[in-house]
Amino acid sequence: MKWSLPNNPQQLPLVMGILNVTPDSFSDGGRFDTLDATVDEVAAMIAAGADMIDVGGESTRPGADVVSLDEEWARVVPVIEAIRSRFDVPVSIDTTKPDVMTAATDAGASMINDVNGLEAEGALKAAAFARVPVCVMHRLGTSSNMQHNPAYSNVVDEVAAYLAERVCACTLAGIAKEQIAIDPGFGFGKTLEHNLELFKALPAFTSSQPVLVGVSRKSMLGAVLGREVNERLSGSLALAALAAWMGAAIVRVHDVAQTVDAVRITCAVRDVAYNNG
Ligand code: PT1
Repeated sequence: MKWSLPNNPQQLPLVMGILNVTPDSFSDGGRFDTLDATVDEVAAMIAAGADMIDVGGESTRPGADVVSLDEEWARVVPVIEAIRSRFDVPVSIDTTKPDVMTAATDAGASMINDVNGLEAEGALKAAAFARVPVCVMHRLGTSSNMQHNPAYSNVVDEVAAYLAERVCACTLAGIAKEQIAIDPGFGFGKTLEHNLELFKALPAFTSSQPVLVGVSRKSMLGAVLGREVNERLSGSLALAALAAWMGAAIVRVHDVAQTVDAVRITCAVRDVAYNNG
């Protein structure tokens, strides 16, 4: 599927539904044991208004297990093929591995979402060769060590400089600038204060490139609200609304139906526009 990133900051943000195909995912515990159940979940997200589906075979939450290339491949490729054969929805592949990027885009994925900023050996090349939009995210450290005392002298400046450098690396590798989304990487090697400062600074990011915001059910909500992962819907919606207000191009969420309403009413006020469907 030929698919492009939105480039109009007055547009509604796209709602990206999260599909974890991992046995150890942080908030749904890897419920999708069979391909049929996975397909049903995707159908439900599409019915709820998802604009795209983010398929991930390696959990990147703090402390998650590392997954081998073969294992990740075996998890995501059949799922992408099953989605693409049944639905006309763009799929993004959440991976840091160049071989998975290639296999996933060959199987029909329309976007590459890399929490490692396409830094792995061969990743830029694989992404450029696939000729699909990309999302490059900032993280400090790896899933296993990123929450051990993350430190910055100025978190907003450092994350912005890193993302600008990765956008430059992507364009040098042959990826069109309009096809590069950036992501500050909420919860990836950041304290609560770092996450809040970055969120407040979103307008500075959205003015340079399309921005993807992923905060759904994350521990920054738990830290402020004192709520467990399954009690973070209201907080997640408040942040999705703020991200929409500040011009995010994509919000990556678990709760698609509720988020669609939250971003639509927020953007109706922002743009003083009424559009029933
Ligand atoms: C994200 C993201 C992602 N998050 C992009 N891809 C995850 N582009 C996976 C916690 O603090 O934000 N942007 N892919 C999930 N990762 C986490 C990180 C989950 C932190 C939970 C936490 O609870």
